Amino acid sequence: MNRVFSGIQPSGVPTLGNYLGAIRNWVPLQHTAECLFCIVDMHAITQRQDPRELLANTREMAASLLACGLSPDRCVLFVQSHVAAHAQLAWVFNCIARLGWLNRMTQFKDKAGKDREAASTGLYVYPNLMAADILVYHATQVPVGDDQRQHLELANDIAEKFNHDYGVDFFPHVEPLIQGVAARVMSLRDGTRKMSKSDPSDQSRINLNDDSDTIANKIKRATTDADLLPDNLAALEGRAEARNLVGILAAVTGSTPEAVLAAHAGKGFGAFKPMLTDALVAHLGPIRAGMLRLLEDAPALDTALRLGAEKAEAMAEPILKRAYEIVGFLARR
Ligand code: AQP
Repeated sequence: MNRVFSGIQPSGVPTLGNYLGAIRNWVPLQHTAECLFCIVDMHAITQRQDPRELLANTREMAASLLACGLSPDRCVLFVQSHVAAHAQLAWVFNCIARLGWLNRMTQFKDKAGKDREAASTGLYVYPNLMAADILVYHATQVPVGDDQRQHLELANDIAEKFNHDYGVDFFPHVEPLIQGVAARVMSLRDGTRKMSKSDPSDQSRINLNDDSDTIANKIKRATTDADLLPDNLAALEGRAEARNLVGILAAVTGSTPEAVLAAHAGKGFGAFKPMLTDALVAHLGPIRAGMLRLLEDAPALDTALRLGAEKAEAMAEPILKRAYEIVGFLARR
C-alpha cells in the first residue's frame, strides 16, 4: 500500500484554497492508502506567529481537518512539533541540500518579499524540513496544491543525493498528487495572487469558519469585471478574477469550468455571484458547524493529536535510526 504524507500550516484558519487544493483531496485517500496528515507548526514559525494565536490556530486546524472528514481511525493526524524525528532528519538534509537549490525556490522569493536579508533562515531551509517530513516516513505520495510542486522536486533531489553520496538505496522517490479542478484558488481581490490564510486582507479569502453572511459579503465584494460570461474557457483568457470564480463554482458543485460556462454563458456577475454564494454556503455550512462542535471539547482534540503523534513517532523512529547509521552517527547505547 502506498504511504501518503501531507501537511498544512496552522498559520491561520484554513481557507477555501487549502480546502479545495488540499484537504478535500485527503479525505478519500484515507480509504485507499496509509495516510499521515500533519499540522506543520514548525513550518508556520518560519514567519512571525503570535504564540497565543499559533496555539489557537493549531487546535482550530485540527478541528477543521476532522470536520472536513479526516478520521483518526483511518489516518494518522498529528502536530509536527510533537514528533522530534522531523527536525532531526531535517538537520541531516540541511547538510545534503545545496545553497544553489534553495536559491531557486520561488516560495522563498514570494514570502521573503523585497527584503530578503530580513527573512528567517528557517524560511530559507523550509524545503529541507518539508523533505524530512515526507521522507522520515518513506512516504511516496504527497497530495499538495500546484504551488508545492517545486518543493517536491527538491525533496527528490535531496533523496537522490543522500542515496548517491552514501551509496545506498534508502530514500524513495516521491510523487505529487495534484487533483481537482480548482488545484489553485486565487485571491478574491486579485486573481493573479493565490488565496492565502496569511494574506493581510480577510476580504481576499473565504475562511472555513466564515458564516453565511460573511461569505455573501466577501463574494459580493470580490473583484470582477463588467463583461458577461462567455460560453468557453478560452474566452476567459486575461480575466483572472472571472476564471477564478468560475473555477470555484465548478469545484464546490462537483462540476467543471466548461460545464459552468455552458450553463451560465451570457450572465453578468450580478447574477453569477448570488449563485456562487449559495453553493459555497451549502458546501461549507456543515463543515463550519462541525468545527464549532469539535472546538467545544479542547481536551478531546488534544488527546486525538497525542494518539496521532504516538503512531507517527513509532513509524518514523526506525527510519531515522537507519538514516543516522548510514550517515555514521554513533548509536547511543
Ligand atoms: N490558494 C490555494 N489553492 C490551492 N491550494 C492551496 N494550498 C494553499 N493555498 C492554496 C494548499 O494547501 C496546502 C497547505 O498549505 P500550507 O498551509 O502548508 O501552506 P501554503 O501553501 O503557504 O498555504 P497558505 O494558505 O498560503 O498559507 P500561508 O498564508 O501561511 O502561506 C498545500 O498543499 C497547498 O498547496
